[in-house]
Amino acid sequence: MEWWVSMPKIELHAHLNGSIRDFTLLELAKALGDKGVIDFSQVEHVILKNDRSLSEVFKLFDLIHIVTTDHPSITRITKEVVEDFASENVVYLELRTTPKKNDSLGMSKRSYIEAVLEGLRAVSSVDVAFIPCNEEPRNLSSSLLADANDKCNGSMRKKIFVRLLLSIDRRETTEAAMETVILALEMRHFGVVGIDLSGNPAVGEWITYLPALKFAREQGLYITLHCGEVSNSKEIHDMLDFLPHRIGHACFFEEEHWRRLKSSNIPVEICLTSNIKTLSVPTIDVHHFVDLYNVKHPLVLCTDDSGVFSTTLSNEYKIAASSFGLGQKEMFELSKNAIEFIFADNVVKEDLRNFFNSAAKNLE
Ligand code: 6MZ
Repeated sequence: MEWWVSMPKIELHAHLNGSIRDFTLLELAKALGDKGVIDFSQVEHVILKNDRSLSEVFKLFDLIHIVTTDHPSITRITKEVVEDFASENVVYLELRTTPKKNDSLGMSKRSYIEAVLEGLRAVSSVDVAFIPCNEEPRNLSSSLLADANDKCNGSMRKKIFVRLLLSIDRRETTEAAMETVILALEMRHFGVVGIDLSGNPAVGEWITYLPALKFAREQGLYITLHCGEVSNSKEIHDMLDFLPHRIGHACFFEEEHWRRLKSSNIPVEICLTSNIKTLSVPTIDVHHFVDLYNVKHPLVLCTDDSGVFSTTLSNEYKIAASSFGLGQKEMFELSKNAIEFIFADNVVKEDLRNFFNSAAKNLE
């Protein structure tokens, strides 16, 4: 197995509906085509198309949502997405998704998230630890370490920690955003740790989501924002003023934004393939990863939408290593450093540190 696959990794920026296997998406679309809900011949090539601009990506999401948004489909894609990340040695996954309401399917934002939780419970190929430690009678601490020991002894049962972020879509109103935050608070016992602001960056205004984001933070939820995915200097400043716990992308930052970002030390979720495919960054050699890495700014490599952009987290590590001349040891350190930016509690962090330290011995 190549080192970028076998190396333990941490995924902090993965959208559920962007991470669906092509096969599953086609199968679900075909079933809807057979029922006459959609014209399969019209959507097949859209699903399989590889290179898309940012605006085309959001059109694809509207199609994906038609195809996936019933409870059994949400449960299925959640199960498969977790299995896929675990199969490439992701040991901690923060999965984000936008809770959806669909009256005709009897779906509420809460029942949508319950279907996601059902998907986590349905995973059979690995042990999924998603209930926070203080909520569970069985102490999950050191489960990964035990796993590392098991591997040494030859008996192998993989484990993955999963935590959920609920996304606010930029098309939503203040009230809808608040509803998502309240749901996140109610679902904390089930591993919901934070809120993400995402969706088409050409749509909506920062001021709309601010009350819900403020409330979320006051209540102890973690916040990550899609920030600077398009050129919008004022919004980037407003977002940096808010001091989120992490940001994603940071493609259209200007000098003053960089200065403020660096002085605030906000970790950045870097999605190389996504940025290149959507032309948010012209070529990999001018990607801001290089500057942030060189100044030791906190950053983490992520996939964004592994299905939509046909990538994997291992592939993102491989691309970074080959594009920026980094070796296996440096990539391991990069992966390990992400522990400090996860939104799970200290027990999970300590468990991950121990696990990475044991894995490091295999590198020497
Ligand atoms: C902004 C994105 C995104 O929530 O239905 N999403 N938002 N920028 C991106 N970069 C390309 N990729 C995905 O997953 C799909 C939703 O995630 C957001 C969009 O709101 C998209 O509809 P969920 O599981």
